Amino acid sequence: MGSLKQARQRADGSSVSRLTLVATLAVLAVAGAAAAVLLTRDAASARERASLCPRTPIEKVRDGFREPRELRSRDGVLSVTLRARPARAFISRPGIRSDLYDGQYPAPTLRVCPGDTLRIKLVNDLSKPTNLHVHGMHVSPRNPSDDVLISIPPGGSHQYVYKVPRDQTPGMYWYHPHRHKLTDPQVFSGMAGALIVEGSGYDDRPGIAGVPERTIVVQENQIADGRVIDPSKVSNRKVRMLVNGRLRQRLGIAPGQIQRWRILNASADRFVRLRIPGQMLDVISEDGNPRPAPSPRRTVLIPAGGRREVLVRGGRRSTQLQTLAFRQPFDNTRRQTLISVRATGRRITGQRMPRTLGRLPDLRRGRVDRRRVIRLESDFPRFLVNGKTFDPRRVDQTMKLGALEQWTIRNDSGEWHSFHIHVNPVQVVRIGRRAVRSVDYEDVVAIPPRGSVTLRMRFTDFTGKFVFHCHILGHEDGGMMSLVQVVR
Ligand SMILES: [Cu+2]
Repeated sequence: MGSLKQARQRADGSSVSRLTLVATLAVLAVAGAAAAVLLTRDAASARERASLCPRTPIEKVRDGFREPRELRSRDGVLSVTLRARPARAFISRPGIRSDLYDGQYPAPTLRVCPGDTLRIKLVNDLSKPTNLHVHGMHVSPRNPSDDVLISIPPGGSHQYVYKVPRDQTPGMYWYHPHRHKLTDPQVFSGMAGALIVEGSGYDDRPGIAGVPERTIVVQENQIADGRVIDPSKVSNRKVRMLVNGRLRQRLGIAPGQIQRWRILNASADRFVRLRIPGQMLDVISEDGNPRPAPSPRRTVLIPAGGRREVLVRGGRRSTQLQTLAFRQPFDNTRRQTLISVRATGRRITGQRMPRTLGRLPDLRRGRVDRRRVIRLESDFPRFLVNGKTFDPRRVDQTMKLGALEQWTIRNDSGEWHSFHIHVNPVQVVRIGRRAVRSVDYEDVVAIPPRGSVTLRMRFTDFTGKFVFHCHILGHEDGGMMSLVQVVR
């Protein structure tokens, strides 16, 4: 029972969801019984693998609301080819030119389960180099997995292989290019897609199972002369926030009905602050990490690159999903309607919100092995981490595998930044001087102007080099990124 011990160690150590762990233990018990009746190892492992997908399939709402195309794993594998190329697509209107994956804006949604293998062959038919990052995934940072330091030249291709760990927390992740100095224009052009991990123990729990789902990909966009512009030329007056490539789409919800909306802010540089006037949004998951319980909020801030899953209950009247004005010195966003929400159909009664959701390990109780302070500064056009711009040859921080660390991220500038680190999720423990009361995991953490946020993380499973950076991608390309290394 080596894997059981390993599962326990991981649970003590880290990023494992207890819910996922409970499922794993049940599966191991099944595997043990199977061995007793002399089933082959392969049969037992096939059963283990199958059981990590939700027992009840996730249902989509089908009412004409346009969502990205979906590709789903089968028998534990999802194999796709993504071709990055200039194309024409429907981007708020038909026939708009941009650099896209497979000519799609946004790119296809990929759906996998914990334990699956995700194989992506990236073909570069652009005139500039590119590469790929699976944002938020707890996977190896080494080639052919999530190595963002490689560069695929024009005309080249690369085969990525990501082993989705059995303890990957089910939720919404995403993929996008991560080639330093080109990340902002390539993501702005629309090269971004959702990556959804469906998992038993979360998607099939009471209050979530059977709740119909929608995928909502928000992208900032501006068009001139029939093509998506370069983000350096963006105008705060002309920029529009699109949902699944459309302006102000309509969707329907019956009075009393609960729908689950998975929202990805795939904007290159803009935060969104969402609200439905007169209604609450019940946040159930942040950046793929379940909340301990649904958190009802009037407004939901999603930094660029962040994801929120919300449960929405239909009201009696038609309304809107809006993004509110957001002040930033260069990227000032005006209030806009993202989606028209229509009250349709008969009243539905008896649907209940779930009481509890996920239990992630609470790192506030652990003993901290090391403390660090990370300073973010703007010195346009340069953006700095601890006084330096990114250099892929210079390791700035070295962490030990398994260590629990506390990082205080200090924003020494007058604009918002965000903090995103690859490979491991982070627990937000303090915002300024205020302690966070609940177990709050994120992977893109908004850092207010002149403010600070304190995080805890445990570096589990993977050694190697990877990065942390501001997810306002103009800042990242301007140097606000830093190379870290996990060693034994
Ligand atoms: Cu920034």
